[in-house]
Amino acid sequence: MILIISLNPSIDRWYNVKDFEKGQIFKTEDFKYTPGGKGINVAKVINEFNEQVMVTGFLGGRSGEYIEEKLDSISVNHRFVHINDETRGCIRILSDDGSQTEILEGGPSISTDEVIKFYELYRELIKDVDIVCASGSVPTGLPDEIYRDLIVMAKEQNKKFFLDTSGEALKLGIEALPFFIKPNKDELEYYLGCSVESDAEIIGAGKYLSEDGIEIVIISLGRDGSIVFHDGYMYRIRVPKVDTVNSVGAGDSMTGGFIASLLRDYEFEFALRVAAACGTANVMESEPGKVDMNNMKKIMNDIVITKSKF
Ligand code: TA6
Repeated sequence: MILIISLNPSIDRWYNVKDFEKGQIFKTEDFKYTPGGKGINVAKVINEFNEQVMVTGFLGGRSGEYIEEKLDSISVNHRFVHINDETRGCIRILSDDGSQTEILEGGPSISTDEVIKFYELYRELIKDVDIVCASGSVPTGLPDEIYRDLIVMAKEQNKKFFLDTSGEALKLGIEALPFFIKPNKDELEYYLGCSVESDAEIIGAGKYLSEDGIEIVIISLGRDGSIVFHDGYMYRIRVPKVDTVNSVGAGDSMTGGFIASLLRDYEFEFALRVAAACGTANVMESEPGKVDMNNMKKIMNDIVITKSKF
């Protein structure tokens, strides 16, 4: 069993709008809704592997009820703290030229009582798991230090903590040395406070984080794949070109595939192959966090991984 922390879930709404332009009015019948937020996407992928997962975080209002119903319908276990404020929505507009415009709400405000309830629940839930994964942004009213504190608590109980977030929450979370991080280039630059352009700079940053004590550092480079740092080795992962339908949730799918592989004790390089194939299979779907397992297995053969010492 793995515990997924999704502090700031959302209802993801996406609209296909032909020739979308700023400042115009469009009507479309081509839209969908799905429960989202990074943690929920990760949980959906792990669930596709039929591995046991429990999701926690904050949910409120009708949107929160909708998310719980949807998780029930796909048999994902969940125990959320119910809040007074309404769970957020995230909008993305996909257009024919391949552009994706995203509007991400900051999230509900969380009261002190609700935070205390969450900490009590977290203490109870981590007892039964070996791995904890926190994904996504921190909602309004919660301190950016929250992931750092949750990592410290998990490590005190010898749990492996996966952290996938951005901005200050990532910066502070790294102070507690989680087991795994997966920054993209922008997140890395924010953390380091400088631009990271060349391959050599990206590798230097990955080495630095890895040598600092983070067991697995994955730097995601979008269509260019990723670079992974683990145990003195660097793995360059290249993914095949596929027809992209919606790239939202690809990173979450990669994390989900990697965690499911660890739960199944797959060998490290094989786990990376599964993870990269999950991310790639997800971009071929319109729904974030959706992975067709047959497609994923085919893609695995086209993933190229080169391993070197660093
Ligand atoms: O990674 C995709 C996604 O999880 C969407 O489902 C979406 O709701 C958004 O990212 C939220 O990201 P945030 O960092 O604001 O939690």
